[in-house]
Amino acid sequence: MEIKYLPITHKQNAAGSLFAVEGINDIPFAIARVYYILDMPIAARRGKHAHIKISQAALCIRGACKFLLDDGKEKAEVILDNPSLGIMLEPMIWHEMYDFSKDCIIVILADAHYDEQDYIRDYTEFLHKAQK
Ligand code: T46
Repeated sequence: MEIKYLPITHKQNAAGSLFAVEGINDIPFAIARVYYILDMPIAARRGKHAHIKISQAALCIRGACKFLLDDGKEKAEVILDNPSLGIMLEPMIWHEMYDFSKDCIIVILADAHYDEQDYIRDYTEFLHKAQK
């Protein structure tokens, strides 16, 4: 399956690093929500769902983690370990996050506000809907 990578503008100077993400220009949607995930135990596994309509962009701005992406036909594993390169989490992609480094910080940009009704949290239900 095709992974959509998102190159992020990075400006570095002697005073540090700045990364900028613009909705529409750098990611293919207007940003309605930002959330970040941190302090994950190394053995934790998060995600384990797909979204019905919501599109998201995932960035690992510190440390490293793995994403499993599954469209119902194919699975791919992506290592995110660079704040300059994110990935798209498109609708109807089952995703799981795991193998978190101790310092891992994930930032997610979403095109809609939080809506629990947009989640498919049952893998059998996901496969049924994805294969329609
Ligand atoms: C996703 C992956 C990448 C809120 O109240 N507001 C929010 O905007 C979000 C994202 C979550 N929540 C609540 C819902 C749960 O009670 O925060 C709690 C933890 O959420 P969840 O267990 O879904 O977290 P993850 O890390 O498994 O999944 C999250 C996002 O929920 C999800 O949309 O795609 O990150």
